[in-house]
Amino acid sequence: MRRLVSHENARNSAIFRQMNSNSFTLSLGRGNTVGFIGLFLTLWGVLGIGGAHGVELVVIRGDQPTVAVAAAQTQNSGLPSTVLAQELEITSADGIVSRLRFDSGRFTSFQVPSPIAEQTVRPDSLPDGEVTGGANNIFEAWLTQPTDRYGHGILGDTIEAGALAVLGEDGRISQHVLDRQWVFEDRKARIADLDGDGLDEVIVVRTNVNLGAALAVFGLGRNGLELLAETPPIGTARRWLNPVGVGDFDGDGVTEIAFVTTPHIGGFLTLYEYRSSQLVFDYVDSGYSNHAIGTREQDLSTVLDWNGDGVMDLALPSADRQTMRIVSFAGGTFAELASSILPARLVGTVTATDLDRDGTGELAFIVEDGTLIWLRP
Ligand SMILES: [Ca+2]
Ligand SMILES: [Ca+2]
Ligand SMILES: [Ca+2]
Ligand SMILES: [Ca+2]
Repeated sequence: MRRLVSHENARNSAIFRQMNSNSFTLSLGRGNTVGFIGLFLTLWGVLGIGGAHGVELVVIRGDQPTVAVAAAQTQNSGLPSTVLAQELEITSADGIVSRLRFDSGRFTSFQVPSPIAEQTVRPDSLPDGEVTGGANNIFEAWLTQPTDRYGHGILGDTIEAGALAVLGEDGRISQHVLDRQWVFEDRKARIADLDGDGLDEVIVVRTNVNLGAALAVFGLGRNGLELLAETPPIGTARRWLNPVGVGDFDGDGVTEIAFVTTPHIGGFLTLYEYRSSQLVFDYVDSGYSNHAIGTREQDLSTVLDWNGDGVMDLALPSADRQTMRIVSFAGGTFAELASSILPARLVGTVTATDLDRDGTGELAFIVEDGTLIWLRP
């Protein structure tokens, strides 16, 4: 059963033409408000198109709320992929997994038998932890030795990790075990060669039970898995930070790590550069959040080159998670490249896409009412 819905306040120049039950064309319009005109289709439909500040916002909705969206091909380093997704894998509330494409102005969705990405499992991993994979001297990293010694519970439970484990290219597992003053307040360790020396670094949130969270970088050295660098802790117990991603965000040739400090009480987007095995403060800007308190979802932000200038940009929600902001530090100067008010609060993983295959990035994510949002410049 299909029905056309409209909203009396709709301001929308989109024209929809249904092709069949799960394929349709549309001409994309630009407006200043989120539109509410569109089609409910049996599988997926475009509910509205709108935008603000140079952003085109497309609301895509199926019969069932969307509960997860991911790049159809994912890398598993724990970091947002620099490869832009050209298809999305979408999971609906009734467990149906489908893929969404956008070709020549037309969305197409098709069902797939099961999710494509297979998650590596380590029996000693945190119960809700993720195993990530590296491309150089570290093959896998995961958090282990669950502990309840820090009763913060910011990530869905009060179980945090007491140790970090990695599988090296030599097949040996190395662990870094924290003493009782510390926990890893994280669900995964992110792997990247930050300084381009061919050896992987491991990025993880390490929390001091009295001084709060810090961003830590580990590496495999002669003495095993060791702490290479760390930001100062926030300074107070039960204060946390959540990573955004890594990239050369100012274009000076040195990689920065971006994270949001205190995302639940007025968050600060903070960038430290990794130079000579030191984390050196670079930039900060206020008014962001990339985590909803008490949830396991840590990927409410991502990195991508939004404006196509060759310098990576950052996409992350405002402090109330009702606005998506895309910001740049290119040339060492902060700029908000775009922003868009969302029809509901951001709740799901933010995926960088090139669904329209024009060579530059867009964003896809789900909001609280279970609709899929696609944002493009
Ligand atoms: Ca390195
Ligand atoms: Ca840089
Ligand atoms: Ca850019
Ligand atoms: Ca694109």
